[in-house]
Amino acid sequence: MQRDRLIYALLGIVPWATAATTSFSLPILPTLTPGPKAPSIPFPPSAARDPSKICVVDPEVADAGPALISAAHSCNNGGTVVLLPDTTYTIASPTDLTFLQSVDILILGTIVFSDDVEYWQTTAFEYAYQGTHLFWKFGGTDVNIYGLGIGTLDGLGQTWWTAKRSNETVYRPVLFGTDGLAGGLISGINMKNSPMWFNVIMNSSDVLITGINIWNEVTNSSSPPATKDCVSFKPNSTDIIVQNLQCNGSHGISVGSLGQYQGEYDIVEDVYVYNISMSNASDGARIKIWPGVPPNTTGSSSGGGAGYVRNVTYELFYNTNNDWAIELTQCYFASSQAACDAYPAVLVIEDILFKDFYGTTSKRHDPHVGTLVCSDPSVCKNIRAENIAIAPPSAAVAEWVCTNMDEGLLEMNCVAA
Ligand SMILES: *[C@@H]1O[C@H](CO)[C@@H](O)[C@H](O)[C@H]1NC(C)=O
Ligand SMILES: *[C@@H]1O[C@H](CO)[C@@H](O)[C@H](O)[C@H]1NC(C)=O
Ligand SMILES: *[C@@H]1O[C@H](CO)[C@@H](O)[C@H](O)[C@H]1NC(C)=O
Ligand SMILES: *[C@@H]1O[C@H](CO)[C@@H](O)[C@H](O)[C@H]1NC(C)=O
Ligand SMILES: *[C@@H]1O[C@H](CO)[C@@H](O)[C@H](O)[C@H]1NC(C)=O
Ligand SMILES: *[C@@H]1O[C@H](CO)[C@@H](O)[C@H](O)[C@H]1NC(C)=O
Ligand SMILES: *[C@@H]1O[C@H](CO)[C@@H](O)[C@H](O)[C@H]1NC(C)=O
Ligand SMILES: *[C@@H]1O[C@H](CO)[C@@H](O)[C@H](O)[C@H]1NC(C)=O
Ligand SMILES: CC(=O)N[C@H]1CO[C@H](CO)[C@@H](O)[C@@H]1O
Repeated sequence: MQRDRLIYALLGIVPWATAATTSFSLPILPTLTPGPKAPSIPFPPSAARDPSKICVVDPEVADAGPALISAAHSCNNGGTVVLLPDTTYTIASPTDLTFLQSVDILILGTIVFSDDVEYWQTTAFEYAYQGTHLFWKFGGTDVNIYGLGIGTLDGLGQTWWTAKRSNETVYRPVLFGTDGLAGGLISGINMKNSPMWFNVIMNSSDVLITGINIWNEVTNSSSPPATKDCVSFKPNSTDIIVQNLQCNGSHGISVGSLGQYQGEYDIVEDVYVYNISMSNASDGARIKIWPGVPPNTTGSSSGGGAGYVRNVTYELFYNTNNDWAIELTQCYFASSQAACDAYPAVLVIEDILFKDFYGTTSKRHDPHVGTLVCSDPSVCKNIRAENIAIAPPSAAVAEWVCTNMDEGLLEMNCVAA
């Protein structure tokens, strides 16, 4: 296929002709850079790609998983994997893409994940860490994923939300996940109907996530979505930039929860979240850390984990109808504030900035619009808020529930719990 025709197809002007896809030139890919702030350590450069090394994922296969893996093997080390526009691919088996090395992936069609709930119970990639399950996982070095605003991931969430209603213990996979991704770009992708969280970033560093659009389509009003986080940073994720993202519904952009497991050491560091439009969510920006546990406790999975969350900035955040615009807690699932004060978190939070927050919360906690809870000042340092213009839907003055905070650093109207 000629490049011009591909570009027209991208624009939706020329309907896509399926089979005749053996040869075409790649569209010009946008140069995407983090902004306005650069990462603390510059991202490692992405190696040049060979424009003639193109691996089209066969649109005819019943299960695109093996076809995608095979295309990625063929195009690894300098090529580009293409999922064609105007094409629906179905991934129907666990797809391990953690071997990637200097490869681009163009998702220009729609990837649907089979909704065989029973099948995925035993086959999805499973992580002991918070029972996370994945249909597919990305890892490796220097991996750029482009959706160019048209590529779409569809988790067929409704089936899963209904299944969850009838069986509380059903595992539901996360729509997109990285595990061990060192250097990469995730861009221009529409993500809809996730069974569970939309994105989970684990064991990853030097990743730019930009231009992602997230929403759910509800077809059964008796089984509303229970999709949790829009983007969630899990252990050992550093130097991550998330920008220009729109999310409708969810639990917000979340660091954690972390510190759940005694004996583990979890790190989230140098995360910059910029220009987010969040609507209809339980939270806009969120950081959740488990408290400590009483001495002589062993093997706790309800707090006491060590590590730190350091240098996380949320800047330019538009809120519409979120229950809390900001929720920071170091007493996640504590039985009471007194219990949390008695056994403060082991995992330290420091150098956090919330800046340029706009919009209106939902009426859920009106006139309260956010909550910030530390367990002890010694493990919760330099938490700042600047230029926060958040209003509750009533005409009341916005109130922030602040507990154990250094209120001098918060440009907010703090009130006691
Ligand atoms: C904090 O992270 C931001 C964004 O990644 C970076 O620009 C800045 O240099 C980091 N600050 C420190 C002190 O490392
Ligand atoms: C809609 O959801 C309800 C409640 O979960 C469930 O009983 C029903 O079977 C669902 N309907 C369809 C068509 O899936
Ligand atoms: C609920 O889901 C779990 C996990 O898949 C499964 O082990 C269990 O048998 C299911 N229970 C029912 C009643 O279907
Ligand atoms: C991170 O990497 C470790 C070591 O390779 C692995 O055991 C773990 O499952 C990965 N993911 C998470 C969430 O810890
Ligand atoms: C995270 O990094 C720390 C420090 O490098 C290490 O001790 C820990 O095992 C890592 N955790 C995971 C889940 O990889
Ligand atoms: C914010 O992101 C939106 C896309 O969600 C984009 O249209 C807009 O230009 C971005 N604004 C800034 C200031 O970067
Ligand atoms: C946002 O989500 C709500 C609830 O799921 C839905 O009713 C609404 O149509 C969505 N809006 C957009 C623009 O996707
Ligand atoms: C929020 O949800 C309502 C319906 O619940 C919907 O009308 C609205 O479009 C959603 N807002 C956005 C920005 O998607
Ligand atoms: C029964 C037991 O192991 N008690 C120990 C609990 O922890 C304190 C302080 O760490 C020790 O002094 C006790 O001996």
